[in-house]
Amino acid sequence: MSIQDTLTDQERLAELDLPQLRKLVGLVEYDDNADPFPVTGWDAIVWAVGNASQAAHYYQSAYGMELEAYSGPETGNRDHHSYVLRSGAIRFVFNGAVDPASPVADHQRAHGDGVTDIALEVPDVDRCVAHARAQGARVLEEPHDVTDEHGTVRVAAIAAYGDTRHSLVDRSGYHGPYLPGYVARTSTHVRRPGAPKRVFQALDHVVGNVELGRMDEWVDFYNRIMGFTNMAEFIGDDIATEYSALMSKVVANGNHRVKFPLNEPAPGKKKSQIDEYLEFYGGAGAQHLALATNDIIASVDAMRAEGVEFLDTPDSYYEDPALRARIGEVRVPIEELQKRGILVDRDEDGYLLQIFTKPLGDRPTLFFEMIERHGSLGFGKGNFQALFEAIEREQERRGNF
Ligand code: TYF
Ligand code: FE
Repeated sequence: MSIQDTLTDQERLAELDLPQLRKLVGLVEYDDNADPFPVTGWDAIVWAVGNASQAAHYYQSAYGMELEAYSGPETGNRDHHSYVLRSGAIRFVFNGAVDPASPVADHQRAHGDGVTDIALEVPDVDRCVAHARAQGARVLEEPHDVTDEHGTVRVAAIAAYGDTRHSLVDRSGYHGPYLPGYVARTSTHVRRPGAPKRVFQALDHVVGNVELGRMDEWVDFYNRIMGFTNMAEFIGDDIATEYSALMSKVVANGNHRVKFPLNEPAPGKKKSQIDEYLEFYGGAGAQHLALATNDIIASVDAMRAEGVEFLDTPDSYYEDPALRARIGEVRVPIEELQKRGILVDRDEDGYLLQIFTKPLGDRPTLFFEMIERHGSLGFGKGNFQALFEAIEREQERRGNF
């Protein structure tokens, strides 16, 4: 069977179908026969945080996620607590150290709350690792089986930018909660009346920030080692020197479920937002996760009601006649977007709605984007100027400019 016709295990669990997924995250048809490193989709985003027990609560209340599995001291894991939360087709795993000598504590000390692992679902772990090794990848974990009474998961891991890794996971032979060693656990959290069933349905893209001059190295890593191809959207020298203070290219796996924009700082202006990230994260790492929603208005309202803060968008953005003419009709009156600070972009394929949160944690590093796609396969290029100006206002407030 060809990969573009296959739902991931998680999409099946979330009762999403392919037409919905195509619209949500912009899937494309492709021939996986020639793919040296076939990737089906996301497996999980794994975080190291200062307090996983409280993070689990926050992501249930503010992001509407549902608890589905747990491991910790009570289940024999004396090293750290681990909470597995789901929203639609994507799961986040929040790890927080119990043992002061835990590697989770080391990661958190070095980087603050951050993403340790962008885990991918692959149909053949061994084939991927063989190709990656032949191309010079650093293999952090050799392919091996993890087994319990629910079956077997085959897993390996390769190094990505900074301290980030990609676990490669084949869970087709496994039917238990998350991974062997975990127990099923459900939410006790009661959803606010009127809140949407899900604040987001899937993960659209994960952006990596890398050091000055190293973007092309990482684009090459994803091209050569993981068989990803470049997408059309990029920010080059020309745009960078004008206002963005960053350069960016986007790589994607064959079916485009997995999309990785990669940023590097561009010298010129005052302190680049990418430099600010690199300084506070302590090197390269995941910068933002774009969460796909089919109703960004309901999502933003639900998140705001729980105290999530978004970047502001000035009224002048909505009053610009050039923007009005370019975006044309969208599914709601512009005033509904303006009230909430939601941005719009249109290209030859359609349009998208997007909005960005302020940084999630104590350091000015990671944040989320909410994205509602209507045909556009882009990343909001038309909004870069307005967005980067909003980010710079925040940098200034923080005194990092
Ligand atoms: O993923 C993207 O490319 C868009 C735009 O620091 C963007 O969300 C790019 C860089 C950045 C913030 C947003
Ligand atoms: Fe983005």
